[in-house]
This record gives sequence, C-alpha cells and structure tokens, in this order.
Amino acid sequence: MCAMRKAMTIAGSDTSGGAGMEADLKTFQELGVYGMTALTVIVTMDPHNNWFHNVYPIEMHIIEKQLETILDGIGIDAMKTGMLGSADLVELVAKSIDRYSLKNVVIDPVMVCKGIDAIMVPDAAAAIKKYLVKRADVITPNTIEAAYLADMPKVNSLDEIKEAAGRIKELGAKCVVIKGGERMERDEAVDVFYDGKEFKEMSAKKIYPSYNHGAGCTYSAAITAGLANGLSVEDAVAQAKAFITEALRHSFELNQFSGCTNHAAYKKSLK
Ligand code: PXL
Repeated sequence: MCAMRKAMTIAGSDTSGGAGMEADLKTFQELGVYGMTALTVIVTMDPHNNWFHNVYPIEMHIIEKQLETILDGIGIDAMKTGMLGSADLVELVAKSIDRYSLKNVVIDPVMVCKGIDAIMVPDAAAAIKKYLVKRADVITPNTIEAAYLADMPKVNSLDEIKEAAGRIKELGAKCVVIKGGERMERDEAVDVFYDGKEFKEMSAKKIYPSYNHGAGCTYSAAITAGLANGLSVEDAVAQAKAFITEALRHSFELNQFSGCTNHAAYKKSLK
C-alpha cells in the first residue's frame, strides 16, 4: 500500500483550463499529491466578445456537500482556496477550517482577474480580510490584492511590497508571500516572503511574451502540494517558485486572447 498525501482546493473552474481548480489539480498531480475539489463557481469565456469572463456560482448547499464529502469522508493533509465569489462562502470556508482543525491552509485571496484591476466582489474581499487572513498558514496575494488587504493606495515598488507584507502579517496570517509579478515597476518579477522574522526576496527575470494565465493559482497550488508532502513553509515556497518559473518559461498560447503556464514543465526539468 502506498501512503498518498491529499490536498483539497476550494476553487472555481476555469473552463479554459489554465487557472482555477484545473490549474490546482494539474499542479497537485505533478507534485505527487492526490487532489480533491470543492467547486465554487464556473467561469466561462466569450470567444465572440474579447474573451469576456462570466462567473456562474454553484449553490451553497452543493458546496457544503462537497466539503462534507472531502472533510468528513476522507481527510486532507493541506488545502487551498481560490475564487470564492461570495461573502457567505468565505464564512463557510472559515467555519470549516475551524470545525475540522485544518492544517496547512493556503489562502490565495483571488479578488481580481487578469486584465481587470478592480476588486470583483467587494463583499467577498472584505470577508476574506476579516475571516480568512488570520486563518492562513500562507497567504499569496498579488500586488492589487495586497494593497486591498494592507489598506494601501498602491503596492508597486519593493518597499511597498514589504510594507504590505508587514501589515498583512499583523492581520494574523502566519506567512505572507506577495507576488510582485508583471505589474511590478522593474525588469524582474520579485516575490517577497515574510514570516514575521525576515523578508526574503525571490526574484526571476520577467518572461515575454507573458502567457501567464493561471500563474497565481499554480503558484499557490504548488505551495499547498509542498506542505501536503511535509515540506516546511519555506521549502514549499522555494519549490513553488521553481515550479512556477519553469511553468512560465514553457508557457504557451491558447488562442488570440490568452496563454497559460505549462504545468508539466517543472517535472520534465528534473529529468
Ligand atoms: O486567475 C484567477 C482565476 C481564479 N479562478 C478561476 C479563474 C481565474 C481567472 O480566470 O477563472 C476559476
């Protein structure tokens, strides 16, 4: 018999396959972790209208049944959140983390989608700040989400990223990883890791063309898989950075609107 580590993602389905639970499951698989999903919303893209995203929520009672299946029925070694879509669902996730004493909790506070920098569902974002930040072993905002959580007008420079990481840590997250990403005002994509003791900068050269749809989901899923496999937070984040860097180096075009990260690239690079 083989002891398989298990991880759950509470996330939306990206029908185009690069982000959301599709990215999470592919990443879990690549890192040898058994993945399970509680599906929150289905996102479709309009090929006739500039790839416009539509979001279709799953009913709450169905999400509760999915959580019951996984948490009462099976059990997990780590979990992550993705697009939650409503304040009620954020509260349900917080209650489930407490009720089942869940460990290795990675919160990807998805509030914006590529190309749109406005917070998509303000009530859900406020609930993430109130209920989920303090329950996170690791929280992985991008610079827009970090600015919202840290209550700062903008987070673009390295100094601003560090300031935001400190503020988010004060809200109760155990460890903060802010993804500098392509929005950063420099040639390198710098992520900042802060566990309350020291700031660690992890930088990689920006890659063009940037087919980076799903990069945030993939990165946080790789951290989750590392934790499920028993790595320390620091080692899980370092492995995830290597995973996403390879996935971006081998990213590919999906169509004229979008291109996504290559989930298979990291494992191939090890051969
Ligand atoms: O990358 C953010 C994101 C998260 N989750 C789902 C998505 C997207 C972006 O399209 O569709 C389901």
